[in-house]
Amino acid sequence: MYASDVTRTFPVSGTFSAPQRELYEVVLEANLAATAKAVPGNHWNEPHDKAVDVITKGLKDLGLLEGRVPQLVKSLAYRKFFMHKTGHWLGLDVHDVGDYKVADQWRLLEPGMVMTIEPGIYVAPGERSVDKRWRGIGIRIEDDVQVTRDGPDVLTRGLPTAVDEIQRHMGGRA
Ligand SMILES: [Mn+2]
Repeated sequence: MYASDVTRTFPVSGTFSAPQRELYEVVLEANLAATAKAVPGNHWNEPHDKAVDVITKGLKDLGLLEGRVPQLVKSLAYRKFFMHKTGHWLGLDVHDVGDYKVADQWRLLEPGMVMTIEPGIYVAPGERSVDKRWRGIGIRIEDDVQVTRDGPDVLTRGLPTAVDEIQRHMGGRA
């Protein structure tokens, strides 16, 4: 009777176009790097901070953002493409009750806590600041993760995230 919350992003054609694939790989890297931060003793926002770093660097490397990564993070430039947080508590409710801060400090993660990890990149169809090929592409990869003493336990690992797995699942080119 517990809730779950999962997102996978598939190319409608069954095969990722080059720009879709390039953005997808950035989101996947952010998902994996953020998940690795879901360990006891880290604070609530560490997975999000990591996802922001990976996504900002990826957007810069692909030319959607220009400038130095630390400055782009500080100025929140990434928010044009990644405008939500990386996760939320998960339990009896999809967005479960529970504090994210205690006494104005990010809460420390403890074994047994369950959260989502859901970085994304969304390029609006009318986003004129980027090359045409990026416009209209939206990607989110959301997993449900339990914090354990042995590290992050990805409860949704049975659902494919790798590009080749998704293409195979869609009947496209693997
Ligand atoms: Mn969610």
